[in-house]
Amino acid sequence: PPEIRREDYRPFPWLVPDTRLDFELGLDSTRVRSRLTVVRNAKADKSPTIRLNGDGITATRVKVDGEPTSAFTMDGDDIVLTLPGDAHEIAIETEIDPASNSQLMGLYASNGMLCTQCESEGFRRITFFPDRPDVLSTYTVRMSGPKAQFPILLCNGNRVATGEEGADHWAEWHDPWPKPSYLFALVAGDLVANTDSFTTMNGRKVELNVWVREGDLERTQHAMDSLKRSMKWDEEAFGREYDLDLFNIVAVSDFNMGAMENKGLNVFNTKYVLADPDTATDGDFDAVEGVIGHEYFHNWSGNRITCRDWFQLSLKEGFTVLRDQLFSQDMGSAPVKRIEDVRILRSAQFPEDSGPLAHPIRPDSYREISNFYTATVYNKGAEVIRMMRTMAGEERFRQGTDLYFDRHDGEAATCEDFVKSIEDGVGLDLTQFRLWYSQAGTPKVTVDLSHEGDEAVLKLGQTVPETPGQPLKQPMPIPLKVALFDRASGKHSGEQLVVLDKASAEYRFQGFAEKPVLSINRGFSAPVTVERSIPREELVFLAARDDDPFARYEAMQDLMVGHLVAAVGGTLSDDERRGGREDIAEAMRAILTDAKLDDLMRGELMIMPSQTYIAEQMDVSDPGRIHTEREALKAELGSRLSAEMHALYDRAEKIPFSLEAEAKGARKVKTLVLTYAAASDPAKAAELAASQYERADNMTDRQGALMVLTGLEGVERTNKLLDFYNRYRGNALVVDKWFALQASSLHPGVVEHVKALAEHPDFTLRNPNRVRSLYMAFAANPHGFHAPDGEGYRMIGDLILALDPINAQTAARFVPPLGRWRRIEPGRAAMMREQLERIAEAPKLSRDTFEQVTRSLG
Ligand code: HT7
Ligand code: ZN
Repeated sequence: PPEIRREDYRPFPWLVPDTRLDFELGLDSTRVRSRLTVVRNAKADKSPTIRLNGDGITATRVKVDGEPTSAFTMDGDDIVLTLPGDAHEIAIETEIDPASNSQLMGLYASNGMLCTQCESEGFRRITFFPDRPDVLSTYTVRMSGPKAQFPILLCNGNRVATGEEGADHWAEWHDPWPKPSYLFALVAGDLVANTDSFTTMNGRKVELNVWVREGDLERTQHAMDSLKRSMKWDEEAFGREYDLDLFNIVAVSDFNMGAMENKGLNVFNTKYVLADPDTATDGDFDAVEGVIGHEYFHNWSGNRITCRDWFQLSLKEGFTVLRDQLFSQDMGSAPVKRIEDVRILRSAQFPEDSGPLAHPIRPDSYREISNFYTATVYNKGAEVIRMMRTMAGEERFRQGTDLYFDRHDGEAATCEDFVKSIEDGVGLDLTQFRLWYSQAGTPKVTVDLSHEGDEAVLKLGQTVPETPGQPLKQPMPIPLKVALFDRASGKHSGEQLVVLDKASAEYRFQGFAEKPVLSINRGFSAPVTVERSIPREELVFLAARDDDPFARYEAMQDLMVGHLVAAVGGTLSDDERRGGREDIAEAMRAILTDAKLDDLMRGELMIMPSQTYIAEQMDVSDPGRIHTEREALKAELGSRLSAEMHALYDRAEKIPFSLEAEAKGARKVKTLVLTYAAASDPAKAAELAASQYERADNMTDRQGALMVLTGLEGVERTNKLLDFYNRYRGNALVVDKWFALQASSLHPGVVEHVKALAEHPDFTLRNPNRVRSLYMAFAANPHGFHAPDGEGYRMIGDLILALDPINAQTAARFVPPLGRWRRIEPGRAAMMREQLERIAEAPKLSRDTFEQVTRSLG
């Protein structure tokens, strides 16, 4: 497959002001008739032809200006038509088979209904069209089909007419807002709605619907409430008002990603719509709110202003992730949300940035754009914009975003347009900052604090590591929030922002009779790794006293990471090991007993660094050793702090169920206590977990208890897994949890368990949620995936080969875990590479998997 390069972008030679589509809907056969008005684009090079993209479809009829024509050629799957004049009407007819569409791109059948997924290049699987985001068109769509089978017919915009013809019925929809083809959507099926309304800041009433299968209606209220909160928040935080009289959300159970922001008709994975306390955890509730917000916010950051080309993906995704993060911060605990977001960045994006698939947030080339819906484009993209906000200050940043929305409304824009708007709106020089868009790799910041007279001298240095295709890097502006703590009083005299924009720099702070304790990168103000040699007692000090919650969390993490990295490296004497564990235990004890902490935050501080994050600190790591050391530390903390942990458990257990922060925090710390107990006293933990499971009146407690039991041996494991399955059999989202819990468990038999689960009657490769619940959970479980005999790698290799012909996008997402081979000890690395080579040799590999495998081997 050819490489597509950002620098080759050219405007499309034709405009398509008007698009009319007529769908005769059927599960096995849908006829699509399109009529496109095309006029020459005065801002592009003149061309005698127009290219209409297609993918696996054939045209049964082609007309130009009402006359059948043969003045076209096929170039691959695309139609290239010769057009003599400056304005024409093109009509094309295609026939497609949604039921056989297992890729879930274009028009497909899910659970007896029809739905679409067009981003990024799915529209071309429906009809021939200039399927690129810079071609904006106004759509009018007629849909017809059997009323009994598809009682509900939905499309973008407003429904303008309906009618019936015998057993069939039809609806005509018109979307007044010009949009790119990737935002087109259609849904037809037997659905019911939770209906409500929202009155916008200018007094316009908007009808809101959350459409689901009949039995799911009672689990839609949280989604509806989240939608209304999102609409209000976007008005208040960004001045953005909704722009249609109708907003529809539809939940589908077969979906490649989380959700899709189609104009006025968001299509969602059921996982991010359905939630009630019996079937969804607190984490699920938060995720529903976050994803509903994310898709809604796209209406401005993505739909009203879209992307010029797919290299600009972070323009809409990075900005929208930032917007959804800020929304969730405002809806719940801001510090806890910030810590969660940093944890996601570190576990998903940092490994990407330090591996063979590293790319800048605005990539320079791709073969398959679906492979670039990455944590780098999304999450690092959000961090880059967050840094601009930090440097500008909240109020001035808002002036920048206001200018961006004003200046580019109705356009297909670039990342450069965004940065320029912020620069002009805020009055900041972002010339050097633009490097964040073009350079890949996580910068490393070195820190040295010394003390001379009454001055503290902070020396900072930065390096941006080499990444594929980018051997040399330039220093970037890195905004670091710092505070210097006086040891005696435990206070600091104010937080400061230093922007490190050179390879090294020195900052002097006066008025310190004694050397202060440095707190740096507070709030995680920059997405960098900080390398500092800081005495353990200073980390203990910060873990107990830092007034910045993120910095407090970070000190606790550093304390544990530092100890574990040294332990894994075999450089610790017995005394050092004992001393390290004592310090960690003392810091943890302070956290367990700090009456001023709320339990949501206490839970964050109790979480041990993940195995992936520990591995990320080493050039080459041995997953087996990390697992052993991490479990040993967990066991030691569990036994040393048993009294404090059980006191915490007993207190938390008394708090009755609600969705309030206090009760959520209580549930969080209870399950964390169980995980420590499982390592230190498995028999006691099994007893406690079984009792928590039995008494649970909500999914958070039940799943937490079952998670712990699944990692242990014993009869309660079997009993409770069986009970859980029988209780929820038939509820796909909860059965997904049942698969995922077993695949992510610490049980020694996890590999065999996953093999057996792949043969379970409820397992299928045709449903992405089910595939992810078993295999993504397994690939993210170092204990199983890195099994010493390589069986974990073989299973993922087999999965990729089996899934690729069915759902290439989902298959390709399993390649990156194998692509980490260079950072793993040589024995395992050879076996990981072997799997990649086996996949690469397979005949007829999809473009998606081929690209990921070749980059991973390269
Ligand atoms: N913008 C949406 C991306 C998306 C997608 C991309 C490729 C294949 C399937 C997909 N489904 C949704 C989701 C979002 O970021 O909001
Ligand atoms: Zn998005």
